[in-house]
Amino acid sequence: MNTKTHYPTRILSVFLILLILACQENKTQNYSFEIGGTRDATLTAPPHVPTTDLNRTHALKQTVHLEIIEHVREIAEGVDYTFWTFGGTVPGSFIRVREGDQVEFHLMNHPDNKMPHNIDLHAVNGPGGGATSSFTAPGHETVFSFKALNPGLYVYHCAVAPVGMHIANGMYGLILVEPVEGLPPVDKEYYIMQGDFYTKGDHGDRGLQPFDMRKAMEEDADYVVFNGSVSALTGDNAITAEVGETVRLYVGNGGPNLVSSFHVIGEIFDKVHIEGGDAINENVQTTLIPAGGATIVEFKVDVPGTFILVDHSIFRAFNKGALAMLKVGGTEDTTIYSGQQDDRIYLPEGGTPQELPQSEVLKEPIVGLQAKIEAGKVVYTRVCQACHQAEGQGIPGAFPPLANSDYLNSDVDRAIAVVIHGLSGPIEVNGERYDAVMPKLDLSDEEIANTITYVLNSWGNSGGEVTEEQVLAQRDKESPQTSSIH
Ligand code: HEC
Ligand SMILES: [Cu+2]
Repeated sequence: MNTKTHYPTRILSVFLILLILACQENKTQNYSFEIGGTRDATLTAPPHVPTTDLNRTHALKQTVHLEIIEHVREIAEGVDYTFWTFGGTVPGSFIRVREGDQVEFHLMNHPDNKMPHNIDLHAVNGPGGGATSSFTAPGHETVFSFKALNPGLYVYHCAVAPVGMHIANGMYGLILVEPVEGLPPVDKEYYIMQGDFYTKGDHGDRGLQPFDMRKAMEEDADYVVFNGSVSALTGDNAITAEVGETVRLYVGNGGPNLVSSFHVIGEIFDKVHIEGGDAINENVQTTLIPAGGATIVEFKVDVPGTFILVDHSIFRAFNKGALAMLKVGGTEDTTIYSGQQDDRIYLPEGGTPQELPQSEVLKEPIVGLQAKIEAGKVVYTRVCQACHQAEGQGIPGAFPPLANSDYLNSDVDRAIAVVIHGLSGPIEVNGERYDAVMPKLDLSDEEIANTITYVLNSWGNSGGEVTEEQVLAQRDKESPQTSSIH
């Protein structure tokens, strides 16, 4: 070895390393956390992710406009569901900001919507993650601002009561607060989010399927899906990459109930940003994503083929829909993998869950006026309060008051019918005209009897007790929206 010839090379490489280190230092050092400009944030629909802008040298004020839309879409072939969405999609639009950015958040609730909504962003340092500042009735727009202090990948979701129902209907998405030095460049980035759904019918029952509160409380999901439907990311909708490319997946779990064992069949995650935070684990097969949590996984694809993304709680994948596809094109490398691949063996099996004989569960009846009032208050808080408000005061122009309501007190049977069947069309309450929609709520006779008993004994109403028989009698009658128009 002739050290003389190597000496300059060595100096040069040391110099180069120092230069690289200096540049990296500079990237953060020269970055100003003073707000140096304003722009509208670019939002994307899943599975797409807004591009990064690592060249900027200062924090920005970014304005986010997110519109809530309630609409019917397919959850599986031939099965419709009324989704409540942030931006029209499940999951909601992807938001990408940078550590240090100021975010001015505009939440718009479309006038055709029936429900009030808000937003809790896990990226926010503040009460309710923004929820306490963003309660938005249909036809309204609310605004609040926050500073993106902590880098990471965060879930956002609606937090209006009943919170579980709003989340179960699809009200969640992801916000990335990119670290100031940026994430390393990759070839492909995608946005995927798991969610569990609860329908009146069984998995696969056709037609428009209403939300089932009881199954949701029992965590007995009919559908577990990526990106809002069984086939959102399969077949022609699969995400794609080419051999040799690096792929980064931003994966969230909206829940409301289930924890995801996220796995890509035939791939190993080179890196996992555990729970969307700073810690990076390497060479991971399956990573846990809590409900209301997220993770960033990165891997290089080495061979072509169809790679199946699943929740490795595997009945969910093959029987409930938690299955997506990554199609990789390019030339084979038989030293890494040789053998036949066949998409068909991975197709969802579908199928109806087997019925097991159920024994009747007898529950304690609620007796006595005070017990009914207390039970009714629980239902009121869970179901009615979101619209009619905590003290029954309502919201002018949108939700009529139940406090001291002449409409309620003058005809209790009519009020029972309103809760059973829902109500639309013009009514007058305490001299004010309302022309909105109260949805059908799918409560049991007992729940309705208790809730109206609670309302009658609160906020200056006339008192009294409603029985289950009284509710049952209204079930068979036609809805008050047709009978009350004179
Ligand atoms: C999604 C919002 C929403 C929820 C939840 C809701 N309501 Fe209503 N409710 C309305 C609207 C809107 C109207 C008026 C409908 C119209 O204009 O025709 C109304 C009307 C009423 C009325 C008649 C008018 C009055 O003020 O007396 C009663 C009684 C009533 N609701 C009771 C309830 C009870 C009890 C619950 C819970 C079990 C409930 N509502 C849940 C939106 C809601
Ligand atoms: Cu909501």
